Amino acid sequence: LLCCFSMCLAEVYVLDDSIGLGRTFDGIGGLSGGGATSRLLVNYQEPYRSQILDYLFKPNFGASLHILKVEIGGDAQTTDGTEPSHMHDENDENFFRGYEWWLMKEAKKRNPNITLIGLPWAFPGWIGHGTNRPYTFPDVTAKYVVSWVIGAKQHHDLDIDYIGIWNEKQFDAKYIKVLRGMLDRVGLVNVGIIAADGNWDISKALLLDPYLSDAVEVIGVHYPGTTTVPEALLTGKRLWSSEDYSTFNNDIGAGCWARILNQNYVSGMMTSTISWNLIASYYEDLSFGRDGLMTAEEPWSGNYVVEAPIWITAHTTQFAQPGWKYLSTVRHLAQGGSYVALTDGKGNLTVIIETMTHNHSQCIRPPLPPYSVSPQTATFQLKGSFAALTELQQWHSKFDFETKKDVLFKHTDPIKVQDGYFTLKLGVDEVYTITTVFSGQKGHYPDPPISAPFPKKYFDDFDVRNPPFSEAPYFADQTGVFEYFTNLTDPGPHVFTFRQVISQRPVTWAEDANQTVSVIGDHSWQNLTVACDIYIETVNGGIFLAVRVDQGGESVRKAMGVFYWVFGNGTYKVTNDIGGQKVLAEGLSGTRPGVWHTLTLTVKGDHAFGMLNNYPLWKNVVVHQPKNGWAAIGTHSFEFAQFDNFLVNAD
Ligand code: 147
Repeated sequence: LLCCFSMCLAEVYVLDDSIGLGRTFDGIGGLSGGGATSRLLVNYQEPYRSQILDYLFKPNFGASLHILKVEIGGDAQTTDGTEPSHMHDENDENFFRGYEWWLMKEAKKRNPNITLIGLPWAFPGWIGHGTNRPYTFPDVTAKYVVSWVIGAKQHHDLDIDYIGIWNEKQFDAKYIKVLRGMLDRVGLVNVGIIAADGNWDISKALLLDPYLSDAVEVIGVHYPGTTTVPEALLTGKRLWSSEDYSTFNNDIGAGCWARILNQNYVSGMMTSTISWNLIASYYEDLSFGRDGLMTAEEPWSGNYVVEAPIWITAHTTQFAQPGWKYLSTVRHLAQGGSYVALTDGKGNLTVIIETMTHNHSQCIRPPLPPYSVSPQTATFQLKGSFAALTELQQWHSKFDFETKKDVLFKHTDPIKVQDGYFTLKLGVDEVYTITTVFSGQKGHYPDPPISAPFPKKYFDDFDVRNPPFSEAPYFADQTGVFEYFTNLTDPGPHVFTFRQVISQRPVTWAEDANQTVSVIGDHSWQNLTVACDIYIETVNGGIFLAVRVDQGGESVRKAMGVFYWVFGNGTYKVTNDIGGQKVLAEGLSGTRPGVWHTLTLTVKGDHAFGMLNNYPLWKNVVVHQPKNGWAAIGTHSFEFAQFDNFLVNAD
């Protein structure tokens, strides 16, 4: 950088493939799950659901993602809900639960080259053999995970590319080797193992144990803050930020995403970055509301929002593909910001520049050390295969935090290259893609329907003979798993029901409640009546119907609300908490297992009353807190139970 009398001449950045290339780019991805982050997406009507999927996966349209990583459901709470396992019990196998299979197929439909990754957060209880860890019998756990990979192919024709270990928990070297061995024996030699979806510590283990190193294909770390460690580089392994972002998807979130997409490579040599999460499709009042690349949290209205991070993603994904290589000359810019440059080795060149300022690009974690960015002029010199280029395509985004008028992924005038040089005037909080690739497009659909709250009157009789998904619409399981059920021996009205099916505490990732619970509706609901037919299946069982349930996700154990319980032993209880400790009323109900009963719960202002089989059972129970929350159904413990004719009537 040449400076004379406080005037600086433009820094020259060299784009040259003749001096050796950098690492191979492995792609940009999104993470569905960890947990239940796509829960509401499946309930969108067409054409909106397909439009959303196009914005995520369709090449040359929107985010055009290269990677889809999904949770391997473990029947337990994993941030915004539970996702069902393909093996609730040791002898159970079912590859049609939940929505991750469907999502992977929709992604493949749009981009047959998309990379698929599976990672468990939690495991069904039987995997633990009495512990809360999956490593007691490594071969049992390996069999469980490998059967998920096999089932993906057998039932959905999905080829899984990578498998992880145990999200953000301890890895176990023995288990990793056993898993590798089992994959190889069944012919899944092309399925790579990513380890260990936590911090960089796995690197040291790989350096010390060559057999472990052989078993691991990719080092995956979470929220690396764009930097790596010497041990990781020493392993010679590919390094990925296998979970990152997790930031509210406004302009600052988009700034975070733009900065880490570049700098995870520039500073950390990471060749893939995966966003938690893919799409914010869960009730916003659950944990980490709207921490997705876009928002689709209103299936009842059809409203969705293509947020800025989608277009930031497009700046990279539409112009560089997995298998391209980074140039060795990528770096930070002289006045702040960074650029990466990639080539397909066939003459194509893509340069992505970001100038995100500190306060407009902070991610949720880790803390961002201070730095400054100022407007600057950057001159790029094209050498090697790029020396003869005369014109380049240009795409531009700018976040204007003063005027709030953003430019998002705009195709602007091509850049003329003069004698192998081009110069850009860079402002702050900008992203540029400068490329030889012509196929970029800013995809567009007509605006979706306007936003609307969850309907105040809602009813579900669960009478679906061949449901497209195992879950009934809008129910968001927070502990346990609720599935459509066909009761073949029922004499009539309750053949098609909704059933809680987890009968043992899972190997948990978060702190699941001791009760199962599925929430539904509008978190701002205050005064309402809910009713539901219920069927206790176990002798000491119990079921609740609740309103004003104030929290779920990782704090589900602390959920408060108005919980109306009935038990198989002929009693009832009204409590203020899901744990059943804060008793507001209790008495005899005559309820017993194996019989259908109807519960009705009404809360208005500070008062609640309840009916059983349409006769008043208790009344004038005073509730001061909470003031609002979701409706919910659930069970006293991990036990089978059925529900039918769920009804809401809110003021
Ligand atoms: C990650 C999880 O893997 C995701 O399922 C989701 O919960 C995400 C939300 O930000 O966070 O878990 C982390 C939890 C804590 C930290 C990092 C990741 N932490 O404290 O650094």
